[in-house]
Amino acid sequence: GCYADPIKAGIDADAVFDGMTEHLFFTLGKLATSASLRDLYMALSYAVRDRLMTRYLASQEAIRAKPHKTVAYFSAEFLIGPQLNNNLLNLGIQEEAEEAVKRFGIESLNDILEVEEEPGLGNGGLGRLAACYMESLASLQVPAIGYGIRYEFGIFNQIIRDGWQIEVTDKWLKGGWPWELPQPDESCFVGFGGRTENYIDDQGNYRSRWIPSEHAIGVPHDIPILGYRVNNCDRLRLWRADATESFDFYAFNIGDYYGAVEEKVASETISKVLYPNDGTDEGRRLRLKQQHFFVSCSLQDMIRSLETRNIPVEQFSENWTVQLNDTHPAIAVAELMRLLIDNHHFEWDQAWDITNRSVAYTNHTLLPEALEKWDLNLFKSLLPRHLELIYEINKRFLQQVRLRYPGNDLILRKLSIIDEEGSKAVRMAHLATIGAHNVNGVAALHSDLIKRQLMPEFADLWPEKFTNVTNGVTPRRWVALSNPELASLLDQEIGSNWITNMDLLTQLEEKENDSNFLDVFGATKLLGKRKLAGYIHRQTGILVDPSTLFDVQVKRIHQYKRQHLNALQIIAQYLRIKNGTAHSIAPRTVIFGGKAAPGYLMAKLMIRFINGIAEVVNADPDMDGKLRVVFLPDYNVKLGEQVYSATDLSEQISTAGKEASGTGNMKFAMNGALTIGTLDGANVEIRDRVGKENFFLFGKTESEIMKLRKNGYDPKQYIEKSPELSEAIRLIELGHFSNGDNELFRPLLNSLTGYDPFFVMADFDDYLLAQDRVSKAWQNHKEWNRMALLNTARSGFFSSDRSIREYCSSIWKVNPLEVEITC
Ligand code: 26Y
Repeated sequence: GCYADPIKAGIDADAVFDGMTEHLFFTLGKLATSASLRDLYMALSYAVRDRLMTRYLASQEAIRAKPHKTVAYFSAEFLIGPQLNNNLLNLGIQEEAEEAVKRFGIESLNDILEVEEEPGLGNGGLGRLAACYMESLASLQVPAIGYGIRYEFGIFNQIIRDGWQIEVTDKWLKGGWPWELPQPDESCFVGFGGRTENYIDDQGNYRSRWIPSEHAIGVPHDIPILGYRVNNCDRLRLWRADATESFDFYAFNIGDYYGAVEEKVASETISKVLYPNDGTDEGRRLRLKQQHFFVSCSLQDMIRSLETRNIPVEQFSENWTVQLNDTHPAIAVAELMRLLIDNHHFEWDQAWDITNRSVAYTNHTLLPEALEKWDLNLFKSLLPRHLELIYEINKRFLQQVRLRYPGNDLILRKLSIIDEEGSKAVRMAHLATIGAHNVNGVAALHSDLIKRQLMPEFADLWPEKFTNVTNGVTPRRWVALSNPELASLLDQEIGSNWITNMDLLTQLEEKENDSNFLDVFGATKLLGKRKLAGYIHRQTGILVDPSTLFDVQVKRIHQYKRQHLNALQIIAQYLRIKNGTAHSIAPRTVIFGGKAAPGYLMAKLMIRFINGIAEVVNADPDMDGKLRVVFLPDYNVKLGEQVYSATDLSEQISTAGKEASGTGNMKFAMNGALTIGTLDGANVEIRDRVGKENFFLFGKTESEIMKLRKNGYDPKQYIEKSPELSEAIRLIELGHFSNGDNELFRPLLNSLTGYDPFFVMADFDDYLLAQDRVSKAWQNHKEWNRMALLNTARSGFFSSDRSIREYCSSIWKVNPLEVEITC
């Protein structure tokens, strides 16, 4: 069907210009003559959004017309990044938009793109993965809806003052955000607290129900997600928490105005802020509230959508497949059971069958501190009915376990949803694993470790439930948008189909000995580096030379990611230069970016440490032309787009066994950076594919690390054996990187020389040797470019299109649904 005036939907430059003019006047109340860059950004965004609407509505109509299984991707985080350029690209109107904005006297579309503020509704990898997957789902024409939370404040903005991280509230909505469509008429009610009761219904059936003591309303805010050059436009539905009217009304009547307002504030607090801790589970009550809030709204929404289409709720699992992005939405298992049993009066077995058939769970971490556990009393006070259902799920499950392992009480304790060691708690990973028909890890090594280390008893019970889907990233954002120079080179050489079929990149292998081509390939990289050098100068005042090796580590700051290993290596290089023993080291610009969780003191100290080193190195004339250190503040999606295309060396140096997958590693490789890395997460698969001669490997393997730990690891032994490491540590102790303050980095030094929980000392020497191989390789630019080219050529596997195809065929059993528009 055709739902819009073709003039509004027109996509040539004239139509875009007219659309902008109209929105400037009618939507923004501005005259073109007085419009600011921001006004023009808003006008163009509205004009582009108009052009998504036909596709968006046609996509919804296609499902309404003919039932088709739809993916519901449940995630507490969606780190979608800037929207304008992505929509221009996927619509195919970047050039038309460029021409239209020029008619307003703007020099370049980039000036407008730069104004866009990104919604930071995620911490890092997990949230960004959800965004890549939504884009690939739409591009592969798979009907899908992403369900999450519309946080009023996303991940904090980071500023660096005196070398320390300062957190600033992220007010992404302040100037109005043009990409969302509020749909208050589709709001949902959610309960919290209160009690449960049993009753006999009108037909004489014995039933249970929940009488919550509090309510909130979820108001959906929808963001269209257009696929690349297709009509399919999926939807990201984020819930905002509002207060319910009835409470205010009651309180007003008894004269308690302040009470009423407090209640309203409490409800609206639910979607106020994203928890900024990536990896450490602080077990906060409000976070459990957030989780139940968005999960309940989403499941109600899905059931209602069946009802409005006259599809019986019995057919839930034929029409929906729910993917849980980690355990954050795992309450879905209990909530779906509750909705089916209490509200729709299903029998237990049928409800369980529907739940189990619909739900699948992705695990993103093995770190014990990141595995969600809720204190039983807290859980009971917030979700009493869910706890009853969880007890029943657990009882039936443990009965099954007893039959399988008669007389084995140990295994019952290990598998139970309820953790009985110490104070009792609900283990969300167990709830998710029992409720789901599939559990997957995010890289081959990680999925293997889930089976061998994290949940061996579950894997033994249900071997076929555990699978792997290696992560991927979307080439639309991470090549075409962020590296236009490389994209047009690829278009020229192999045609433009690579963007939806990254396997075609292997054709580049034919060019590996084509000297002219390698020069051109190297020149595109240099362009990216020049742009980044400009940005670095504007942001930090540091002048960096684009001809030096750009050595980059961007990711959340975490001990297991070992930014301090990189920092120590910089000190060693600094000492070599100082001592005149730096014979063949490559001139380098080492760049860091990333946020630390506000309560993670060691990570914040690591930022201070890097900045302390940067201050000393950058001020020392002996380092000129040899070494520069930069900490880029406020790393986010937008900055990532500038960084990946400008990198020569990608630092992926986590302790083996700790990084589930990594996805930055994939973005770097696609853009022709070489990796220095450990055998961890997806690094293993990257190395297998790009070739071990095109990857700088170092460090202990996961099993070597395990052995070390078992046999009593002593970091001091490694320090004693390594003169360069000892000297680096001595310099830090002397306060060389802290203006003589020899206490500042004490906690970091104590950790490294005492327990060294992430084996930094054990891997240091091998890391330094690998960095020497990097330096040596950099001397021969042709050879470096050849290796870089092979990284791009062989990284097609890491497209999220491949990941999504795997999810579709092996877990979700969904097919594409081509959306046609006839007008
Ligand atoms: C429990 C809560 C505080 C929490 C919040 C956020 C726990 C974890 C997280 C975020 C985890 C995360 O981002 N994990 C990363 O997921 C990526 C996508 O699969 C992986 O590539 C990466 O290795 C993993 O650390």
